[in-house]
Amino acid sequence: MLGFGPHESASVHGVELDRLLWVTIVITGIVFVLTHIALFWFSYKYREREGHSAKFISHDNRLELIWTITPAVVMTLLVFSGLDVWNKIMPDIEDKSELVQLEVTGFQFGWILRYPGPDKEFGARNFRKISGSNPLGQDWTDTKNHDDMHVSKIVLPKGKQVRVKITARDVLHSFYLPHFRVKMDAVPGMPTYVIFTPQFTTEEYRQKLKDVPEYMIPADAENPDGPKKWEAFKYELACAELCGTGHYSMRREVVVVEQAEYDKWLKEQNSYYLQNIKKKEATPKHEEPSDDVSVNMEKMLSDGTGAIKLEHVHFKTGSAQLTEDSWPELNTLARTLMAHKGLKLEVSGHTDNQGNDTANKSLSQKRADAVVIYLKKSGIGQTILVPKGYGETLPVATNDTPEGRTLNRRTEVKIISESH
Ligand SMILES: [Cu+2]
Repeated sequence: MLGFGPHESASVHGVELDRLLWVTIVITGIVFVLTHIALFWFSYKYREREGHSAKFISHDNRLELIWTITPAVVMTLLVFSGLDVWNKIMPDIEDKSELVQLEVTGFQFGWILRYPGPDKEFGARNFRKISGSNPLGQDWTDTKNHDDMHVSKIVLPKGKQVRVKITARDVLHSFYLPHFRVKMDAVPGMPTYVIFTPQFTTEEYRQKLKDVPEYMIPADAENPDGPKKWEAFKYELACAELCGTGHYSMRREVVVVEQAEYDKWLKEQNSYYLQNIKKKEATPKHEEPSDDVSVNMEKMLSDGTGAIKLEHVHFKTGSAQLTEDSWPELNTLARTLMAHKGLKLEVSGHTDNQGNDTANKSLSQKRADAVVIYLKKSGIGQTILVPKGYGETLPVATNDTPEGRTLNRRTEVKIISESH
């Protein structure tokens, strides 16, 4: 079945939806063309000319009936077949245990993705509990929360029904999976949902794109000006609501895999509670530094001094291009910054001592700039960020071992001034 738009539907229901759109376009298209031909033909044929005066009909009951009833019947048929499709897409499901469940929460500017964990139930949330280390406001006294997992991309098994619960934390967003023909508003305070079944794995979909012309292949998001490659195709989640200046940065990857691979991936995901909350409580102070940027950030702000290292921010070798694994930490940092007013922070880049001093200094400056640009795009409220490249001048470990050099290549954030 031909897709509506350049891409075939990656979900089961999308095929039906595409068909409906084609039927509507064909019917309304034919009517559009015929009525316009008639419009011009009639005004030409009955024009005033010698021996012929223009005809004037003020009223005709039969005509009125025909052009009221005909469109009404056609519209009713279209609407009812639409309703029929809608009811098929959104069935009432009593037993949710067979479903793949996922919760997405939109915020300015990103998505927080939550899977319910082995108990297959989401824990309770309360917006009053939202904090830097608890972005969803999960109630930790509800044990259903303890196995819930926060993930960085949506992974789904092929052929399984998926139910996505959709909410928003601030303004209206819209959960949009173009390839799956899924779009639903994310409304603060009013959860919505969609149900769909992926029918092709990412790999299968890539094979389909192999034979289509290059202009129909979406650009590589990391390298939009580069060549378009079917091998690099990724399903994506976008926000379809113009929700603010960082709107475009609400892109997330969606991966569809076979069931076995999905099960394996699911096993590798950690409970947010055990990983970020319980562990922290159990760790006495002044032990291992935490790697949760929001926790470290809050601590630095309450101390009013110090610097924190961004543990998960990395760059492609020799370049100032952030690697994809840096995004979650930077998103968390941006969320934390949004919650504070009047901060002035320095974002510093540091390198090891390999290579030339001037080049290191310029690279570290570019890297600090890249982090600041990313954070600004994600929304940082009124925070002022000053990027600074120190090159190799401030090592924190020896440059004589590879481990030491790894520690020296880092990005840090420190307070310059603070006014509450
Ligand atoms: Cu949005």
